[in-house]
Amino acid sequence: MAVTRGFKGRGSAEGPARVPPGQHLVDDFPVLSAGPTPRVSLDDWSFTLKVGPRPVMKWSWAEFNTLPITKMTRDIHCVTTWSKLDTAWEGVLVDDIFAAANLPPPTPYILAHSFDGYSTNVPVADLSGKAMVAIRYEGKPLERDHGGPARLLVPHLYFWKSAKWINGLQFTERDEAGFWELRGYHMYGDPWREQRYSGD
Ligand SMILES: Nc1nc2c(c(=O)[nH]1)N[C@H]1C(S)=C(S)[C@@H](COP(=O)(O)O)O[C@H]1N2
Ligand SMILES: [Mo]
Repeated sequence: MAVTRGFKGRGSAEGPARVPPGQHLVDDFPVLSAGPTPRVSLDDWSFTLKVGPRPVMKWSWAEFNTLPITKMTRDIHCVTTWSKLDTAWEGVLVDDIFAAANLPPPTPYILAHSFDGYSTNVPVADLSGKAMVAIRYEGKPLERDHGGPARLLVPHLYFWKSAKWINGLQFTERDEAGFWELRGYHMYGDPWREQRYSGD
């Protein structure tokens, strides 16, 4: 039997490809931030769910940690061309956040907001059943440089959609551009269709 250990290339008899076009694998975990890493103490941390301008639910760190915790192991893909396989996360599924707030999604669009002023847009359909607010990585509390205390994880879209230092989700009437989307990045960001920039 042929030795195929370590084969990570195009699709094969083993199954579909795991590395999207234009991406290469890394073993380390690069840090990419638009600005300095904010220091958010657990006492100051909060997470707010909004419908347009209206806050509908707010959790402290202690309250947020009473929500159900789910484990997710996924491949991640950064628009700067690195991909990383089998990253292991724990956190609260976005669906469980909506359920805890007793809020069926009132619009199809979300803007995620962060403590550093960052934001990014993701359709609700790409959060339901697919995304979480992660608080642990590889069994340990999420490091500050990687978005700790908590970050969004939307593994099937380019990693800029996974907002670090997240402090809330906001339902919007329309698909509103966030930080990078206002600066020329794609509104959706599917790595398998190489949707890196707005014209892609
Ligand atoms: N709040 C916030 N979230 C952010 C960013 C940022 O600058 N601020 N950078 C984004 C980009 S461009 C990428 S590629 C990933 C990088 O995450 P990492 O530093 O954990 O690799 O975070 C995304 N989330
Ligand atoms: Mo990025």
